[in-house]
Amino acid sequence: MSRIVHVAAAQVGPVERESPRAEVLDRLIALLTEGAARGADVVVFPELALTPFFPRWFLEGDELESFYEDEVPGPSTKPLFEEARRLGVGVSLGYAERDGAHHYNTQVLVGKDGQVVAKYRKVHLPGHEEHEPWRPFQHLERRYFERGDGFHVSRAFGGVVGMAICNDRRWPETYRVLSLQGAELILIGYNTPIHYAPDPGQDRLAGFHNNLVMAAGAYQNGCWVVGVAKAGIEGGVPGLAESQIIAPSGEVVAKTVTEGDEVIVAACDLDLCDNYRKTLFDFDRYRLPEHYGLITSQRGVVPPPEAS
Ligand code: ING
Repeated sequence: MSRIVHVAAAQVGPVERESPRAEVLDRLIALLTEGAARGADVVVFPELALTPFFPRWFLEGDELESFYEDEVPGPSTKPLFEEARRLGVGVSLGYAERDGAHHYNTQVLVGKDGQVVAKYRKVHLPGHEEHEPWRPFQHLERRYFERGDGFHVSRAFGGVVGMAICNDRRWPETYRVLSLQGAELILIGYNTPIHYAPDPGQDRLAGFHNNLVMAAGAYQNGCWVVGVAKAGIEGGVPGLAESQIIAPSGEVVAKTVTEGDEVIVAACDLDLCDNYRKTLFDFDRYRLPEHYGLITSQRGVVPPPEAS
């Protein structure tokens, strides 16, 4: 009997600075309802789904603090999680977390019963720490968030589920660390500006790189990968859409075709993971950590020969 999890990726279009929270929740509930109507067991929302991607601005004091949530699920997101429980659907939601004096870029996983299954705090924080006026927009995640404590998996929806957030998906270690723990389904929300100020030459490759890293991660670790965008022009900054659900083969089984609020759904057969995990990528049989010396923190970098 196949272990099939019906997963909905709920892509969210722009959330503006002045978007009232109630309006955002109404949009998320509409996406949740559509996912449930299309048979989803779990609906996955993007990174920082409740707010604009505020690290694009240099903010301080009350306005910065206004973007964080002290408790999710909690009073500010009650309508969303109450509806999810009523519909009997799980939810993965990205939001800015305040934990006392600490701040994290967080994704929470809530089961069909409304109980929190797991909370993941983003590990790979891209961008910069100080205001850099030369940039057309900022990327101040390293100023606004602390790093999380690592990647973990949980039993949920009949399988083993892990989470990652945005820049995490670009690092192969993310998928490997999760798959070494048995992850069969990895849920990833993202906010990805098309323009990359440190090297604008990469802009034209934003969509290619997005698929490249997630498809490779799925295939090389024999797991399902779900990437969900906050998309469209938000705060004047074009954000990559192209949310997609990727099988352990690396094939895209569902992909959004708009840059707004859009739901895609796939029947993820978790037993397909073994087609790769018990053959080509049988870690116990073929993977040789003892021969990967440099996998530790050493950086045995050999510089290129001096230009002659
Ligand atoms: N965003 C981006 C990401 O890794 C980025 C940062 C933008 C990297 C453009 C490369 C190019 O998708 C977040 N939030 O990590």
